[in-house]
Amino acid sequence: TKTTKPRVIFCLGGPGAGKGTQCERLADFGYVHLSAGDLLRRERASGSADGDLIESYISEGRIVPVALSLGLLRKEMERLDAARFVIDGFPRNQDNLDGWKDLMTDFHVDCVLFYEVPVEELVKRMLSRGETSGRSDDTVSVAEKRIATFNDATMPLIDHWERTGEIKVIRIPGDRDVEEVWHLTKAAIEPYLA
Ligand code: UP5
Ligand code: MG
Repeated sequence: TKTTKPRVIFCLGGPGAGKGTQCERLADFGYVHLSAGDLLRRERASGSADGDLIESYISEGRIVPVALSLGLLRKEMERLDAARFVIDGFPRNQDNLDGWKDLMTDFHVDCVLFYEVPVEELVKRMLSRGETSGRSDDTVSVAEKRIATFNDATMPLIDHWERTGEIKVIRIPGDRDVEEVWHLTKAAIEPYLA
């Protein structure tokens, strides 16, 4: 699509699906990587007035109100002023998507990369990362809640886009090794590089 607006790729998938791992590498192709979860964790750590609110959602695997997540994303996008962004872990529910459609008309969304990984593998990855990540949500009980939230709130967006064609969804098997998934990721974004 010809557009002068900055371009965005959304990256979604269950918790631990490998969104961050793959999105980081897209820097090789000029994409600035923004993880909504990382922005929320950074905001919480900064001593912001919203810190306790953010913690109350993350610790339950729930999705924060869109004003907060989109506010942080928007601020970073304006500060970085890039031509291409890959947004990792947003939008996660209908509220997020409605907020995006209302407030982000000055960005063009090219596609959604959707990493598919079986639940057992997601849990395994979250718990093994939990040994070193320091992430308070990498525990058995929160991992289960994050997966439930993903199934209840995020999957319906994927289904909706696939049904309507409103945004192209590219499904990528995320349960292969990192290099193989990267190979598939590069092939998926190739059409948007021109
Ligand atoms: N790993 C990666 N790829 C692998 C592969 N192919 N094979 C084997 N291992 C692989 O990877 C996870 C782990 O798996 C790592 O140890 C990695 O080495 C390994 P990672 O790339 O980190 O996966 P990712 O999908 O990024 O997992 P993450 O845990 O970050 O996903 P979540 O969606 O759970 O986390 P996020 O940070 O996006 O959100 C956290 C919380 O913030 C949410 O639960 C929610 O409460 C809140 N939130 C909002 O409320 N709103 C938002 O908009 C965003 C977040
Ligand atoms: Mg991540």
